[in-house]
Amino acid sequence: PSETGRVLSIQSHTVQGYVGNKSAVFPLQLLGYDVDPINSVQFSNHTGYPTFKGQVLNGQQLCDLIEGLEANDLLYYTHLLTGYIGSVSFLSTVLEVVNKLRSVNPKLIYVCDPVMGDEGKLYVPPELVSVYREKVVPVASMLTPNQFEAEQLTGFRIESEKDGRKACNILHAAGPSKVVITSISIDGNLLLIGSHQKEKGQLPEQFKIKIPKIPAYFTGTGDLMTALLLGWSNKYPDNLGKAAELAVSSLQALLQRTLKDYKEAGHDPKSSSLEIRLIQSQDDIRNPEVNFKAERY
Ligand code: ATP
Ligand code: PLP
Ligand code: PXL
Repeated sequence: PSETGRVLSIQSHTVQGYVGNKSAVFPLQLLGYDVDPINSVQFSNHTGYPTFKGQVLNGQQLCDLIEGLEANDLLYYTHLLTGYIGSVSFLSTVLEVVNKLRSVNPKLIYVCDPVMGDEGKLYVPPELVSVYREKVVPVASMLTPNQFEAEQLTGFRIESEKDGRKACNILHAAGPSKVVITSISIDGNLLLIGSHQKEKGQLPEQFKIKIPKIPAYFTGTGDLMTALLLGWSNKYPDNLGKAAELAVSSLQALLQRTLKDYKEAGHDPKSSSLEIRLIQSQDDIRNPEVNFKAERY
């Protein structure tokens, strides 16, 4: 399928390594999209290293960029993509951007990764949680939380597949027609749960994909996953299961390559967070071999 689009991607930039826009822009371009990145921060490297240096864009500076585009009639986008956002003022400005883009293109698809934390810990200011829950979720078209983020947004613990599906239902009722919980941890393995509510009030179509957990810690995979889900779900708008199969298959091939490269270089993959081998995996992004199947509920 050749369906493409024009994506405004507001995410982090790191000089070295692949998180945020560095892990989202290239794959979307490979899938045929025009991508216009706004760098919400520019850091030397991701924040998991012992130190980092750099600059943070504030809400006013984001407004300036949008006004510059608007003044030249350049605000037509098919998709808005956002990931890690570090402050309430920046997130509030993103909400204004959503409104503005929708006034130019009422069909704008807003794909939101509500990055707040993982494994029981928040890594954003706690005030962001209620802004996501009350203001951002209602305007998102597709939401890609992890287990912890889905719990923060719905207010209940997810301990089973059934809980995961229920969380999706609650999130649909709040706004987005597509929800993908990118991983819930069950019995030491990972489960992706996807849900597409095709009409308001209807029961959503739901599926799961089982993903064996690799004993290593990667950075930037969440950002890559959301970008791939945007790319493929736009090509298969009525088949979120298929889109997720393609996204998971690309990502897992990339993770295996990353692991292999680190091992060959004599590194212990469990000793530190691994930088993903994004460029080396371009064939797996363009033409993934589907090795992970969606199981319909
Ligand atoms: P975010 O915080 O951006 O919302 P996230 O916490 O879901 O994202 P990750 O935990 O990095 O992001 O997971 C994204 C995807 O990456 C998962 O769906 C899974 O396919 C894959 N993944 C990440 N780590 C591993 C791992 N150790 N083993 C297998 N798959 C992994
Ligand atoms: N750790 C820290 C400190 C972060 O700021 C972020 C930001 O998104 C992450 C982890 C998340 O990484 P991922 O998107 O790969 O889950
Ligand atoms: O993927 C998440 C991410 C985004 N932005 C910055 C990060 C990280 C993960 O460490 O450091 C700046």
